[in-house]
Order: sequence, then structure tokens, then C-alpha cells
Amino acid sequence: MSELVERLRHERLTLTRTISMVENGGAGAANVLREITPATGHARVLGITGPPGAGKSTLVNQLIHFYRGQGKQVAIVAVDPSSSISGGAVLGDRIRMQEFYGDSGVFIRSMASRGQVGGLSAATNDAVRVLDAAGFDVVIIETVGAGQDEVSIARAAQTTILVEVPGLGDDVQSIKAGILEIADVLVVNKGDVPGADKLITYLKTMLTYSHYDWKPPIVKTVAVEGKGIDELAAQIDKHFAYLEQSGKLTDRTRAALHDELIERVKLELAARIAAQLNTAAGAAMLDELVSRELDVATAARRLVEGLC
Ligand SMILES: Nc1nc2c(ncn2[C@@H]2O[C@H](COP(=O)(O)OP(=O)(O)OP(=O)(O)O)[C@@H](O)[C@H]2O)c(=O)[nH]1
Ligand SMILES: [Mg+2]
Repeated sequence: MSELVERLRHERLTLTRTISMVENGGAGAANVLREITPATGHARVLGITGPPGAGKSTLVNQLIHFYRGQGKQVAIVAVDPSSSISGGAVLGDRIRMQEFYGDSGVFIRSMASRGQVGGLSAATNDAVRVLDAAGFDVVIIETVGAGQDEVSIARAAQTTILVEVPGLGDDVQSIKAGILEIADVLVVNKGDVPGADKLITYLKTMLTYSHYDWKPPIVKTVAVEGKGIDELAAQIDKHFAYLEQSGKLTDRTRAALHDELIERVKLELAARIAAQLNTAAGAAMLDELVSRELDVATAARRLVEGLC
């Protein structure tokens, strides 16, 4: 085991600093990732997403208690694509941190979109890798909303839990098209609120049209009362067992790495090309484009080929 991995497992400060390092990208991040990657691949990675106020954080807290009860070490990466502050304590996670203060088996980290040189999903993936290497048994990625960011973040998880709630108006309208496709387990939270059963019926109808051989189970929860958490944890385990037995765990990891690699190459290329354009040769090329001596397609090819 490398010295860094050893320290990640025993020193909180090293852990928080290493996550900051991978968030900042660049050579520092690359060095960390090279060193820790052989020690990764052991954590169970869960994703939780859903509309604002659905009860994601309350559910995650309940899951933390559940897994702690099993003696597991749990880390949370709370991602807010709309927020610009990264670090230890934003997003109302301060209260949560107080709840688990002093428990060395729980680690909570917030992530925001700005300040991520290499994009939010890359930073999230890398933070999960650090936590995995640090020996956390379960890593939960919690994201708000259902946009493109959340979908790409969800790909880093082995099991994605989509939280929906009754009372957001017309159920058909409130659940964004396509979002159900990312769900491995569906949660209807706020089961104590009128409309929960109607929403479950609606979701069941939607899932009849699903083409996947894994049919996402629907779990009703009342997160504030801790109801339905055992069932949720059981369904999460069932999904993981399905992934393992069907061989889809490897397929999923491979597909996620494929997409992540393309994303990273794009970012890397874009940074290098921008640097090239910032030179005298780049200015000359732009002049040629403006005077229409050169077309954009040819210019783009020339720049990329110039890097090879
Ligand atoms: N009635 C009821 N309220 C709930 C339940 N779960 C959570 N809430 C309440 O819903 C509100 C939002 O809960 P959060 O856990 O902060 O929801 P969230 O999805 O993390 O919210 P954002 O992070 O802002 O997107 C809080 O006031 C919770 O107390 C539930 O099962 N029933
Ligand atoms: Mg929250």
C-alpha cells in the first residue's frame, strides 16, 4: 500500500487536502490518481438524485445511520451544480455534519460547480476515488435536480436512487422525461403526504414501458421518521447482486470509464488548443478565418493534428 493511501486511511486532514487537490486538477491531481487507483474499486458507490426539497439529505442521513449500524464506514459527496462554493460545509450540510460530529466512520464533503477546472463530474469521480482508496465501504453521491450534470454524475454510481415526491403539481409534468431511465431504485419519499400512492401507481405504469431487464423497484419512504429505510437498503443490495450476477457491473464500469475518458480528452484538448490560439500563430490563424482565406472546419482539423 502506498504511503499516501496509508495516510488517507488514518489522517482526516490528508483526506480533505487530497480531495481538494483532485478537485483542482492538473499535475497534482494526476499524481494523486496514479498513486491511489490501485487501492480503489472496493467501495459501494451509490448515487441519490431528485428535485429540490424531495428529502434527499434526510434520506441520506438515514442511510448513514443504517450503514453505521452495520459497522460500515460511510462517505458523502454532496454535489450542488448551481452552487459556487466548494469545501467542507455548505448546502445546509453543516447541520448534518454536526449530527455526525465525532464519528470518524462518517465523512461529508460538499462540491460545487465553480472552481472545478476539469468539470464537476470529473471532480466528483475523482473525489469518490479518493474516498474509495481511503477505505470507505459506502460512498454516497447526492445531487440536486435532474439535469445533464446529474445524469453524468449518476454514471459514477453503481446504483442510482431517484427520489420523487407527491405534491409537486401534475405528476406527469413534474418528472422530467428520460430521468426515470437513470433510476435503478425509485423512492417515493414523503409517504405521509397525500398523493404518495397515486404517484407510485403512476410510476409503475411508466416503468411498464421500460426495456431493461432490471425493473427498478419502487420504495415508499418517510425519511423524517426513518420509515422504509431497511427496505431501501435491501433493494440497493438486490440491485448490486443483480449487477454482479449478470456481469453488468463490469459492463457498467467500462461504459462509465469510456464516457469519462472522452469527456476528459475533450477538456484536455480544449485547454491545449486554447493555449495554442493564444500565440502569434493562433492570431494569424484567426486573421485568416476573419478574411475568409480559411474555413473553420479546416482550421479545427489543423489545430488538432498539430497536437499529435
Ligand atoms: N412530510 C415529510 N417531510 C419530509 C420527509 N422527508 C424530508 N422531509 C422534509 O422536507 C424538507 C426537505 O428535506 P431535505 O432532506 O433537505 O431535502 P433535499 O432533497 O435534500 O433538499 P435540497 O438539498 O434542498 O434539494 C425538510 O423540511 C424535511 O424535513 C418525509 O418523509 N415527509
Ligand atoms: Mg439536500
